Amino acid sequence: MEFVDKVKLYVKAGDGGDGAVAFLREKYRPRGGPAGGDGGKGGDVIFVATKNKHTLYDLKFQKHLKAENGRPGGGKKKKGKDGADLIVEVPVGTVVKDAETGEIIADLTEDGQRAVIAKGGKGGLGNAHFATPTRQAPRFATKGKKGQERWVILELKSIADVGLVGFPNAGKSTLISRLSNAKPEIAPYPFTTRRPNLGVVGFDDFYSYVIADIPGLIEGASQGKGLGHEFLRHIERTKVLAFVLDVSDFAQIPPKEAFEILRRELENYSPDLLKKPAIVVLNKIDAVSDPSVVEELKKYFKEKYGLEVIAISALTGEGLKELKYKLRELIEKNKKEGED
Ligand SMILES: Nc1nc2c(ncn2[C@@H]2O[C@H](COP(=O)(O)OP(=O)(O)OP(=O)(O)O)[C@@H](O)[C@H]2O)c(=O)[nH]1
Ligand SMILES: [Mg+2]
Repeated sequence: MEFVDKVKLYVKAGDGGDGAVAFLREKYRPRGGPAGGDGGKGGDVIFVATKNKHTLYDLKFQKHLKAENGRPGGGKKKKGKDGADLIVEVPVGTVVKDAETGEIIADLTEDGQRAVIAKGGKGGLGNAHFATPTRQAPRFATKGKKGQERWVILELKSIADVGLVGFPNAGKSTLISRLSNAKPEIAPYPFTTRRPNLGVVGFDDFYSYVIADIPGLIEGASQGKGLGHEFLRHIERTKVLAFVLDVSDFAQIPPKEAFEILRRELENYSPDLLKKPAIVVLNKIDAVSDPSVVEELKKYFKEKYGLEVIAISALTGEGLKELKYKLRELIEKNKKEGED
């Protein structure tokens, strides 16, 4: 399944129904009083966050979302029926912006949270409303108000429990394909991944977490280079970061330097990113000719940054089980601390 994290949509709430002009016609009262009913209210367009959805994919195909119009009022003061609301389910973590002004309309961070994105028009008033002692037979009613309409942009931000952060070609896609049900493209050249892939990591006790393979980060990303801001926007709300470093003999950038650049880019974008719980993943250990190199790196990252370090080979599978459980532990620990 393709992971869509940004869509533009047109939303239109229902128009209010018109008020009616009508008079009572009774057998012995040829000139009965005004009896035009009010129009019904137009339906709202409402977004509801659900944890059962992880992408904006299906919304890509429904560019126009319209709620029902209110019905006009009738005779005998009969009120028109209200238009039905249009309820649209979006993943938790969806931010809704006005496409023109960029103003944030809603930030749906909780399961079940609702927001009215376009407000239905009020129904018009029937002529029954306008009768006064001096104007007993008003021949007018008001029109229903138009429903609100606008273009909105939906961005999915909170995409995962774990975000894989690394340079292009570090092996992030290979890793997610081994740990989860995701089937990303993998290739021996940089910038293979253009959009984040999400994968669910499952356990025997039915526990699961969501992991995101994010396009490779490069130096200058915080200034918008490469997939720059696109990339950083995604990790903003992941709970845990896993820095994936290529430690093989063929690595294009030495791992220590790679890590420094990654950290700097995150910090330039938003210093808070470095406060997230993190783990260092030394990947491609199957392609290291001198094992002491891996040992030295482990020690280095542990001592210098106080981070947990795990050496793996996404290719052979070595260390993957340990990593899978370590990430679970980190997510859970963080959840508990967040609650205190
Ligand atoms: N030897 C070895 N090669 C690996 C390992 N993990 C990944 N690779 C190879 O490294 C190359 C890049 O892997 P990807 O998983 O596509 O890398 P990526 O980090 O997703 O790269 P981008 O999508 O470009 O950012 C591929 O040729 C993989 O087969 C590993 O543990 N050992
Ligand atoms: Mg990739």
